[in-house]
Amino acid sequence: MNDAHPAATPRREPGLSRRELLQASGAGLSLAALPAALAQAAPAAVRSLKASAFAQAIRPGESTEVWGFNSSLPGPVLRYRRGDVAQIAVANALPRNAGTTVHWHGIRVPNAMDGVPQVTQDPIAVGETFNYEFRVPDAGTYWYHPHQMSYEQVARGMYGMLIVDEDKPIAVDREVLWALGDVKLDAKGRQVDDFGRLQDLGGGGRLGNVFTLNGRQAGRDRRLAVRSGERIRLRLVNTATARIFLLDFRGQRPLVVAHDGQAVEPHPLPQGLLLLGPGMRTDLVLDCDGAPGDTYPVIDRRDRGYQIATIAYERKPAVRSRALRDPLRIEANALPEPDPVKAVEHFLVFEGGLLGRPAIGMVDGKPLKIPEIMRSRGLSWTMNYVAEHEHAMLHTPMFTFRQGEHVVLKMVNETEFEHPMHLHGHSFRVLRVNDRPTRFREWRDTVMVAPRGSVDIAFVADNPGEWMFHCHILEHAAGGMMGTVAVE
Ligand SMILES: [Cu+2]
Repeated sequence: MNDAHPAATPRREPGLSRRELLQASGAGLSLAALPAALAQAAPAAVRSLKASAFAQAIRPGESTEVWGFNSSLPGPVLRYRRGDVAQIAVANALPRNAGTTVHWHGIRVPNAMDGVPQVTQDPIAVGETFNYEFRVPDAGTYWYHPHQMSYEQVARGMYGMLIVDEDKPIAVDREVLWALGDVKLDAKGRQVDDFGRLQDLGGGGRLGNVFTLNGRQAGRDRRLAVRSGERIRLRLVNTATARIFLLDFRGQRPLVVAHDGQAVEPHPLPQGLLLLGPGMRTDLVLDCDGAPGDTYPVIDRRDRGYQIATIAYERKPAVRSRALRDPLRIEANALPEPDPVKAVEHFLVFEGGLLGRPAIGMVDGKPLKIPEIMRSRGLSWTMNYVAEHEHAMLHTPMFTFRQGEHVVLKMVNETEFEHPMHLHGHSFRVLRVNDRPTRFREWRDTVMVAPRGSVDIAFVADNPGEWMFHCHILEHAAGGMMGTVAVE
């Protein structure tokens, strides 16, 4: 199991119920044959994160400076039970006098704990510590990362996973955590320091040239060793600033059980592919029905079919003779259900970028063509025709909702680029994509809006405060696709 995240060890033994242990032993599985992860002691709860620069071997035999938490890339896995109070002291020991914050992506935190500089807190200066404290109301797969200069700080390696266990997790033999991403290395294996270029802000974002899986180079040699008959819960997060993954588990049939931490009716991958844009998470359940010795590739179809990992069946007998039939439906979190009938409709149109027809945006109340905005302001995008600097919309929210208001937000993408749009402080139902109703009306906190496409979402604006609503291609966010909505 050399590809499990080092901290993927479940704190308890999620899913390995007494009943299943009995089942397993009935099928000839002895405790000694259990994956090592389950035999380990529970790790101590992480209560502090220290942001600093350190060396990391992303490719074998090389070393580069990265930025990260607790000298680990990815940062430590933070793991809680639903309802726990997370207390995390974030200390800043970054170089270059870089201020930072930590945003707990997807967690419905109180506004003051949301980690957005200028909006919810001052940046944490070098040498300072900020104490985050919040209840984790929902189970699921989340992650944390800075919101300050995020197109640079996340790209440098500042991210980690945050897992909240269900009260009664679904029965699986073990969990595997994959933080996917990319990094841009030069010929000597050093991270390229070219953050914030205009062509990245106004184009497809800054793409790395090396895929990463849990902080090291992804590839066919990253083998996930499995046993025939095993049931694995694979928690995936895309930590890249711009890269969109389209994963093909060729020959295997994983089921989707959650998006962005929220349960969804278990179903096969649509067209056999998993779209995972920046910031998005998906939980898959993989019933390992291959034979001992089999190997299956995991391929990213977006990038010339790059193989990011290999699922490798150990040459050992199956762990059980019959596949598990335990239900895979994750218990749902208690999210407020939006009623589209009584909702107030709002529209949000995206324009700009380096391709497509000329667009006009408002800067300081004056209309300007996008190329002029790029030249004078370094901004490339507008939301509802306004171009703003990162976090600058602080006192001019795009929308103001009454607390408890039911909202339908219709996003229309008039650009030639994809935009994974992320709302803070809330999860939303995805009602329609390109005017077609979604099959599962899934909950998400980050949703992909296709070029020239549209997405309608609905939620109850029940969390008071001023919340970011932005593109999670972090270069786009820095290039103007960063606004707020207020709930008061
Ligand atoms: Cu975008």
